[in-house]
Amino acid sequence: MTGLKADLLARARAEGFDPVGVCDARPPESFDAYREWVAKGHHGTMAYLADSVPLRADPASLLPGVRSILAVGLNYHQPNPAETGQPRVAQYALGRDYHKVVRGKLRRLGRWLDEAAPGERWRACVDSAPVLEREYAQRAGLGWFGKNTMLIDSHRGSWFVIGLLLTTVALEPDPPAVGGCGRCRLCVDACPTGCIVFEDGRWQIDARRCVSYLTIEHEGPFEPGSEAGLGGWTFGCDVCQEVCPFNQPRPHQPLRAAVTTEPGFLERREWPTLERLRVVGHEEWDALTRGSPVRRAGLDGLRRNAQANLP
Ligand code: B12
Ligand code: SF4
Ligand code: SF4
Repeated sequence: MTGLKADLLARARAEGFDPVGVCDARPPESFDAYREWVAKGHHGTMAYLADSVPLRADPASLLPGVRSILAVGLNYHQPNPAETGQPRVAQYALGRDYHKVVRGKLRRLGRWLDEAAPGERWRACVDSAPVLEREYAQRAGLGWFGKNTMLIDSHRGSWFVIGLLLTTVALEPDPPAVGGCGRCRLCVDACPTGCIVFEDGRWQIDARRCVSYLTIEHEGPFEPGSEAGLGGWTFGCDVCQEVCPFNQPRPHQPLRAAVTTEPGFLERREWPTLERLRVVGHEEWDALTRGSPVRRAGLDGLRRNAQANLP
């Protein structure tokens, strides 16, 4: 391993990222699959996914001259028992917004690269940039694709968010991750809306029916009667990860279902009851959601979700 790559990976780990890996920046093999997914309308009303199709064909559209990609994972797992009358929020959204946490860490790595490799360029991407993050993370060895479409690390499971640092520096790639679900289909059967579908020879999410989409991205009222299908979730959904065998603790695998040590993620928000959230005012909503992923649902969306979970 070159000294620069070894130092970069060591610094990434020191930031708390694990797993970490490097891949080349050639265009994604799954671009056609992505285009077809959008063409079928599986993205629902997430217009940004359709608008950015051409950009996703090549990461060079985000960073001209990109040669390598550092892919990082950040564990967000923490206990999250359901409490009667309280909003049920997906684990990734319990504390500080991961976009801010991961971007801050990636930028620190980028600034270090500025010193270590003068004249080279980089760009930090976390979720919102038009790049097929899971494919690059798989290529860099972080995990393989589960039937629930999550990237799964055989040792750690899937409770990690992904970040990418695109760079013009040429770094030696790591081997891609290999693995698979075998005959398991626990997530497919447990999904409250049956939106994990096998189409065109691969497992996909029809986002229009995914509780995560409905409670975070969907605007306007729910279809009448669809409340029952939310499975009790007020923001996001973790069912297809909760049931996954790769996310269950194992005595001889300390990384499996390990609780996050990221301070920002452990700063859990205190939410008012569903009754109160249903009628929360703008000022209170603003204070409650500042710096939290839950803000994305908006005031009306959060009220709607709370209402839908009341008897
Ligand atoms: C749009 C989106 C959503 C949508 C659609 C989800 C989906 N599965 O497509 C909605 C709102 C429903 C959603 C929900 C969630 N999301 Co989301 N989401 C995204 C986003 C922005 C784009 C995903 C995308 O391109 N979807 C389109 C489909 C077609 O892509 P895909 O499922 O990733 O499949 C591609 C690859 O898997 C690949 N592929 C599949 N099999 C194979 C095989 C081979 C050999 C190859 C080469 C490629 C390949 O081909 C596909 C096409 O490119 C990414 C961030 C990003 N920029 O990539 C985060 C991201 C996928 N989401 C994430 C998370 C955490 C979630 C939730 C867990 C949040 C929650 N608790 O509510 C749920 C999980 C739902 C689920 N089972 O997927 C994480 C996933 C981390 C991980 N370990 O996998 C990401 C990567 C964000 C991040 N930076 O961490 N999400
Ligand atoms: S997040 Fe929930 S609704 Fe979406 S695929 Fe997973 S289990 Fe199904
Ligand atoms: S629950 Fe089973 S089928 Fe679903 S992702 Fe995990 S191993 Fe794969």
